[in-house]
Amino acid sequence: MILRTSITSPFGRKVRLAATHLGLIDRMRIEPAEATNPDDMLRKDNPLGKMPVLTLDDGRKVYDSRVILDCLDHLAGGDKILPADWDARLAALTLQALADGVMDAAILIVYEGRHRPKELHHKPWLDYQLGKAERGLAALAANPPDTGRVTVGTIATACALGYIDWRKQTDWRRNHPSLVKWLDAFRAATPAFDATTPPA
Ligand SMILES: N[C@@H](CCC(=O)N[C@@H](CS)C(=O)NCC(=O)O)C(=O)O
Repeated sequence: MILRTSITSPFGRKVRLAATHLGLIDRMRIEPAEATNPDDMLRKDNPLGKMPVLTLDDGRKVYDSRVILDCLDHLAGGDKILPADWDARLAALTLQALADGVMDAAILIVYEGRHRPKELHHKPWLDYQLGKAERGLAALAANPPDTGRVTVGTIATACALGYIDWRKQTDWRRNHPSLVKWLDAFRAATPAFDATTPPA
């Protein structure tokens, strides 16, 4: 299989972390992707031009990260990171949606700086996105996920925290000690987290 993603993409990290955790990473070749390059394969694989995209052995293109994680769970035998039990599945998927939403908002803050000239930066828009990220983090901190089982939800949560650690959109470590404790416990229980840290 081919995983097309930049090594710094937090959504790509979800996939690398899940694949490492499930013992599937050796079946994947990781190829870099450049979203802003119109000639990059990424736009051929995914018309939306977003990474990650996984090309299966039979040539099917799978995106986005949520669908890829579902696919990896299936390839690993099922009921691994995506619980079969309905209540646990709903909780894991909702947690994933929350953490992905925090990442989306955090990424849009970075994109404002990257893609728009400084004189056009719009503070109310940045604050609007920051509000989403901060409310999401507060919700996670108020009810930290169970670290007893690695799921699509805990994988996404760890990747969101790792991404904000790197880009520093907000100081979640100072604001949410319960999340610091949570991430420490997740890292200790899940070596795939440190194994997928993007290079500094
Ligand atoms: N919902 C998507 C989000 C993917 C996403 O936003 N990826 C970013 C990189 S981390 C991207 O490709 N950005 C380029 C763009 O939005 O054009 C997923 O879960 O895969």
